[in-house]
Amino acid sequence: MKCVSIRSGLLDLIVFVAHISHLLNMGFILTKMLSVFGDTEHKVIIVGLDNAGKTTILYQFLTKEAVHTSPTIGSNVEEITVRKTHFLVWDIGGQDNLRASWYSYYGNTEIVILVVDSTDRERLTLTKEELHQMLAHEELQNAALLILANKQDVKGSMTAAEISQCLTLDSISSHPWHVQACCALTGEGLPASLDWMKSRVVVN
Ligand SMILES: Nc1nc2c(ncn2[C@@H]2O[C@H](COP(=O)(O)OP(=O)(O)OP(=O)(O)O)[C@@H](O)[C@H]2O)c(=O)[nH]1
Ligand SMILES: [Mg+2]
Repeated sequence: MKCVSIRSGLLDLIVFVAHISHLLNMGFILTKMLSVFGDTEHKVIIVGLDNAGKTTILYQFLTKEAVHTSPTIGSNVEEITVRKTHFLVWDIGGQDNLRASWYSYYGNTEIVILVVDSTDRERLTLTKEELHQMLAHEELQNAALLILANKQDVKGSMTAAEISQCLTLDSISSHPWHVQACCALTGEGLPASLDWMKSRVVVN
C-alpha cells in the first residue's frame, strides 16, 4: 500500500516538473517570438543646438505634422513605431546651459540623432565640438549616428555634403554614421531617416 502511494507521489512530481518545464519552454519561445517580431524597444536620443528643430522632428515623426514648439527645458519622450520596430525617442533641450547634462541620457542609447540647423553657419563649429565630445563618451561606444541636415526649405541653407565636410564626418570610424537632408516642417527626408534607423537596429 505504502509502495503504491510513494510511486503515485513520484509520478505526480514528474508530471508537475514536466508541466513547469513545458511552461518555461513556452515562455522562452514566447520571448524569442516577441524579439523576432520586434517587440524590443530601441533607445534613441535627439541632440543638437537650440533651435535646430529637434522637437519639430520628434513630433513630425510621431504625427506626420508640423507642431508649434517652444524651447525645450529638459526633454520630451515618445514611442515611435516603424513597421513593428519600436523606438523610444528622447528629444533633449539644446540650449547652452542644458548641453552639459546631455550625458545623463546616454545610457543604453542605440542611435544618436544629431539635428543641424542648415541655415546656422556660424554655429556649425560649435556643433562639431559637441559632436566629437559626445562620440568620445564611453556610454555611446556602440551607438550609431544619424545626422539630420534640417531646414532644407530655407533658401541658401547648407547642403548635407557641406555639413558633412564641416563636421569632418569622414574622420569618424568609431561609429556607423549617415547624413540625411530634411525639412521638419514638411517631413521631407524623415521617412528615409526612419528607414535607416530601422536598418541599423535590424542588423544588430
Ligand atoms: N524653416 C524651417 N523651420 C524649422 C524647421 N524645423 C524647425 N523649424 C523651426 O525652428 C524653430 C525651432 O524648432 P524646435 O523644434 O523648437 O527646435 P529645438 O531644436 O527643439 O530647440 P530647443 O528645444 O531649444 O533645443 C521653430 O520655430 C520651428 O518651427 C524646418 O525644417 N524649416
Ligand atoms: Mg526642443
